[in-house]
Amino acid sequence: MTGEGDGVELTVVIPVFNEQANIEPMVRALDIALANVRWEVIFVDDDSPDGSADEIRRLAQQDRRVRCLHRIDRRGLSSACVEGMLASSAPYLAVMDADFQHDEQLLPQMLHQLRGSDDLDLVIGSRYIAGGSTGALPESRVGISRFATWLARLVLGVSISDPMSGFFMLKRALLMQVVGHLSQQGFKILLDLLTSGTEVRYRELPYVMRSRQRGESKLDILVSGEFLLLLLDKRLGHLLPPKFLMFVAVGLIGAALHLLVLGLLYLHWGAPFWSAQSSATLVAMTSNFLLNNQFTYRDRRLRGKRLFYGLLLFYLVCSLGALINVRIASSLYELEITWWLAGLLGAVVGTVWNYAMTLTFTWRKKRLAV
Ligand SMILES: Nc1nc2c(ncn2[C@@H]2O[C@H](COP(=O)(O)OP(=O)(O)O)[C@@H](O)[C@H]2O)c(=O)[nH]1
Ligand SMILES: [Mg+2]
Repeated sequence: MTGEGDGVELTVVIPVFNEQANIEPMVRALDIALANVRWEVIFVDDDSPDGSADEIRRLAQQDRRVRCLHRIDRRGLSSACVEGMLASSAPYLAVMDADFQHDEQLLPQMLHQLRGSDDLDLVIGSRYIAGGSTGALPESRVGISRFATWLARLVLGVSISDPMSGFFMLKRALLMQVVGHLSQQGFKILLDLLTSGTEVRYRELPYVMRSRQRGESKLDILVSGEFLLLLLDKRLGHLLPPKFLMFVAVGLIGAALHLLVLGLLYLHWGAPFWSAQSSATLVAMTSNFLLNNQFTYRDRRLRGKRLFYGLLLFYLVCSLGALINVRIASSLYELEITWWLAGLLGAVVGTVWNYAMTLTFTWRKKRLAV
């Protein structure tokens, strides 16, 4: 399959978000590191405001080994990597960051290992085996990375030393085998690949992580939340969608807020019950909407005018959900089912309704065939 014709042998997929200043130096570094390889690089840009995509296209005009996959209205590191890999026809695929944290000089060695071995699917750049290290990564980040590694190994039962690595190379055959089973949630594409139900034959190669050259890290608290979602999805994904669990968690926060506002207005300030209850409902629905928009549906977050219309639609959908909830609970109660069970079942049906409706109408996936 390899070494014949003059097609691309290795595609390096680099997800980018606001990495404009790193693009040209990265292409130069790849040019040097991969001097004897037929390679290309696909930068997958999620419409970065700093104009990364324009910079990539400018370079692509000078060098046809440079390609740009420009995604609009999307965010997400894992899905960017998967789509970048699917845009390539090469038999070998590498994934690395744009910020020079990963050592591009390891790429030829990774390729060499894969080329030379029929019983290897994946080579991983590891910081946690002899010869590798987290280098200049700040203490706090090392701590987070170590904890996440421990958690992933515990929850998912993977034995690999660095499942959180964002630097690896695989054979196309492996990608095609697992692509239908990937979760594509969040930041951790390697972990996703490793836990997709196929036994992956891997080897780890040590590398010393460098510090980010230019620009800023996109790792934040939301990314950590997405990591937990990925773990949940991998453990329970086939039973309950993680977005649903997130939706329920947000709903519980909303319920607590509801009780707080109701208690304050009705008990503390003596407002009439109906007006206290209406205000509490409005506060809870608004908080649920904003939290879901921020966390559960981060990947399709509504902004500006669409945020406003989305909120109105959310009020409507949730009011219907509440009506259904009360109707079912009352009917069950009349059938002499204990009050708390009737109430709970009503709430469950109402929640599933709200989830299904908002998934379909409020935060529907745009421009994507499903
Ligand atoms: N396409 C795309 N790339 C992203 C996104 N978030 C981060 N990246 C890129 O993914 C790589 C890793 O992100 P980085 O901020 O360096 O994370 P860190 O290494 O954990 O601090 C970098 O090249 C980022 O530009 C995203 O939502 N979409
Ligand atoms: Mg980085």
